[in-house]
Amino acid sequence: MTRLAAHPFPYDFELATTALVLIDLQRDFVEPGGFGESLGNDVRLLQAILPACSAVLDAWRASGGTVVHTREAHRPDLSDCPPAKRNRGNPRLRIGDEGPMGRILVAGEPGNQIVPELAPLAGEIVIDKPGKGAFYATPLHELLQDQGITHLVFGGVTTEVCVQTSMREANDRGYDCLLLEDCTESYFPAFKAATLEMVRAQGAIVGWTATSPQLLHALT
Ligand code: C5J
Repeated sequence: MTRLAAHPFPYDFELATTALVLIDLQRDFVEPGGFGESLGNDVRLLQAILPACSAVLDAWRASGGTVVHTREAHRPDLSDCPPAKRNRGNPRLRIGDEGPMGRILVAGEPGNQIVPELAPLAGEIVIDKPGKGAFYATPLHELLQDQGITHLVFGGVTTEVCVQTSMREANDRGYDCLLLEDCTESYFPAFKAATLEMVRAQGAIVGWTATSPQLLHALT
């Protein structure tokens, strides 16, 4: 059993039954010309977490832990993209439109790939998800159950949208979830801060939070 200094109280986990889940660290959200920027956001805020994410991913891989990567991705025919999602707001480019990195949020396009420094390795789980949550319309729960996973350590973007939604879905499915504070980011710093508070409030009602140095220390 590994004990991690965390909020609101220590987080205990076994490496063999814990997966690192990196949410949507794809070019569409992190690089100029993708979905994030098309919605009017400053993507540089998100780029700042990539070194911390890399350090955690390297350490987790070295420890032999299970790794899950997700991408927000739609089929090329957009049959899994409800019109309500595509038509929402007033973006410069909509889901499925041709952008500087290929079609926005479409599976297989250059912009839909995980950023190179965090690229999945053979054997790691990669989930293409049409929703904000990683469990909606994906085989993630079954894959984790098959491997006996009971605990999930989360990083990724954006904190209050796909990360928080996935954590809440996981919590309802019985996983003990930890969010790495410096491995997640929002286009809106106040939303990130509020999400961290929401997650760990009321005795970890959604889960725990800790920093990546705390996790790296626990893994050594
Ligand atoms: C958003 C995500 N923000 N990955 N997606 O639309 O958080």
